Amino acid sequence: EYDPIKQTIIYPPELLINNKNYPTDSWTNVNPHILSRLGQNLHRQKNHPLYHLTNRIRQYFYQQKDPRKQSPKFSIIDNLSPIVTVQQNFDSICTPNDHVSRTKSMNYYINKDTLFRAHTSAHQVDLIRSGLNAFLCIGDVYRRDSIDPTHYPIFHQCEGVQLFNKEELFMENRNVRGEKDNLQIFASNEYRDATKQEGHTLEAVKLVEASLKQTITDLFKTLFPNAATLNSRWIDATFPFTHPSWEYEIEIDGKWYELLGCGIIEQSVLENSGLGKDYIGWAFGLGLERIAMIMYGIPDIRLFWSTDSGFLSQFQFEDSTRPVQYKPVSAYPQCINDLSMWMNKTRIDPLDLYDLVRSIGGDLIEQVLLIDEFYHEKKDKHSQTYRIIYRSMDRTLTKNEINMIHKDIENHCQKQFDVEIR
Ligand code: FA5
Ligand code: MG
Repeated sequence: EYDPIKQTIIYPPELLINNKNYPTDSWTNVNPHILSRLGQNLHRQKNHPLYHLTNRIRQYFYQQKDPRKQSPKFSIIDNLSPIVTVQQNFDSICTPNDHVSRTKSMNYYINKDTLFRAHTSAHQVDLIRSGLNAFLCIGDVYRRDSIDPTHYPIFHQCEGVQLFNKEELFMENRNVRGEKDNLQIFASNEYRDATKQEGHTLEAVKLVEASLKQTITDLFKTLFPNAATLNSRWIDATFPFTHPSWEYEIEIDGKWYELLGCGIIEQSVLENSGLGKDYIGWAFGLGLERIAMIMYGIPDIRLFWSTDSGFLSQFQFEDSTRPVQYKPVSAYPQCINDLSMWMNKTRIDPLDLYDLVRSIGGDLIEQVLLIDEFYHEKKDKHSQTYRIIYRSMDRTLTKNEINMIHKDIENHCQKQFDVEIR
């Protein structure tokens, strides 16, 4: 329900989600489309492409053995609830209070303290606290984002973390007489600069960085048989919970694709986990759909949610290492409708509009583009025009069907945003 005066969705005082009641408040912005997708766990659905991909990532990490125990080094956790606290998603990993990533316009909040996790990094501190020194954490994550063939409000990430104490980090670094050099992770007079955090020695950081980058490039060598012929690069990045930080990109047909973010874990995150004194570590977070789209040649991110047998049947096999190229069942035609409006008061945040369009049009929406925007002095009004591209993944849509959805979108816009449709 929409309140035309407050221009917001009216929520009941409590929302019942997964058998638990959550009070709503002015932060609440989840929608029925998101709620309807809860609990699907695509990464654990047998024979789903994300299941095959996570199997391959598991296999790669299972092979890495703890040298003393000869048991797998990495624990793998893939069943944590996507409903987390603000503390877990932001505070625990040192995200400043005024950081943009916290805003209502970027996340799905249940209320001011609770949200659908925006990344699997939300579990880092809890998992380290529980005693794990090396783990993967796989799950669905939720973000309000643009709408196009590579963005969907729910996608999947795989977090990786490995911690090292002095012994583990410098194990192989013995001097010529077979003695350990007096290498240290921490030194009190060390400062922060582009290459490292304050308190860390450069030799420790360089070893952790090498381990991180080696782990990731080896992973992609096993995932992509043609990895040797692919161009890849490390881009300097920033995250509140790592420093230094990088993004890893690969080039396909002249286009660069960002596959993951990573870095040396901020020491204050480890301090929050109770391990700040003895350990240093790396973390990465990779986007599973991005990788699966490239590996299997899947052209549109909505296909991961398809229940159509034309899609799913192509992934019905036991051996997840089988190389497969997705064959489009057939491309159904696009249908394009524009939506132009005058705003009576405030300018619409495009992210709010995308959310509304996806809520109503669901997976029939392929893309939404803000194609024109201006402010009219005399009228004292903002104008925006969006191009909405409709296309079904499994059938041809009729003009009539699209017109009805489009009309419905217009009506909801008028109610939610106080606009005049032109
Ligand atoms: C993060 O989410 C960080 N938590 C990653 C990280 C973990 C950094 C640990 C350092 C240490 P980012 O927002 O860039 O970063 O997302 C990580 C990856 O998720 C991206 O590289 C991309 O592959 C994927 N991704 C991001 N947004 C979307 C989206 N809307 N749809 C599909 N995939 C996405
Ligand atoms: Mg990124």
